[in-house]
Amino acid sequence: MSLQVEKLFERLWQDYISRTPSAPKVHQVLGKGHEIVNDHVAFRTFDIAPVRLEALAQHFLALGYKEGGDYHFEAKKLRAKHFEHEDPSLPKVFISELMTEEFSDSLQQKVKAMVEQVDPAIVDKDEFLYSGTHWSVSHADYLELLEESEYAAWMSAFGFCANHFTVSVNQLPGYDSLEQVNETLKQEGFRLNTSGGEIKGSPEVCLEQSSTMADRHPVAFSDQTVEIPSCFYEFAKRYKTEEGKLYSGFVAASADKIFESTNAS
Ligand code: OOG
Ligand code: NI
Repeated sequence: MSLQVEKLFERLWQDYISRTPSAPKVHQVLGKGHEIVNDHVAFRTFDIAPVRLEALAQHFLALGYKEGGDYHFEAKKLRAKHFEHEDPSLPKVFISELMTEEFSDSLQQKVKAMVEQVDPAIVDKDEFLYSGTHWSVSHADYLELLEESEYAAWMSAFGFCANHFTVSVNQLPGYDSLEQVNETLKQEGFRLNTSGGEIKGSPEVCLEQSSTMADRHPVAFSDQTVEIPSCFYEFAKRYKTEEGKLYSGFVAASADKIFESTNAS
């Protein structure tokens, strides 16, 4: 693993755990001192220049990642792509973006006003990927966005950062199934996302996924500080396809439910 990639994921991790205190606890509980291998890391953004999905992807393409599948989420008005590296020790990267033009004028105006405050010159710097917000919204604006799109509201509060890391259950010593992982987490008091069932996907689609519900973290809005759902941890078990290789893509129907891990309830 090259030093540059390693450093980037380490910085993303440090930033992520600053608003996701349950993430290092997940490592303690599941890893018991062993190193945890991550299946993927996920990012969110808006489909507006200079912060489009492709702009975030450029960071990973420059590090040797290749484009994998693309995914569409009609109800949530999102699209996504995944990227993978030939070095199997490196996590895959899942990047989604909100299709802003499909929303109300009011939402579009709010999002444009946020994105206009991003200095285009910093988008291609490594730090951009964990730079958070470049704007300040009121709690009322957050709530208005929340009515139309939980994703838009989440972006207004947290901006650019790793939305989640994902334990690779295939590479987790002591666990044969995702059920076992989920049972351990529940015993330790973690709250799992039950939308679409605790386990999304199946061996038939070559991918099973589960996730915690996001931690709650205080966000300083322009007018007040409020605790809202921040980031979560995901768990993935991959199965071999007919060609005999572990499936490396994502499953849109499952991903659709994973997005809901940042919902309030
Ligand atoms: C991404 C949700 C989808 C997956 O692994 O299918 C996903 C998000 O919540 O930003 O991570
Ligand atoms: Ni994920």
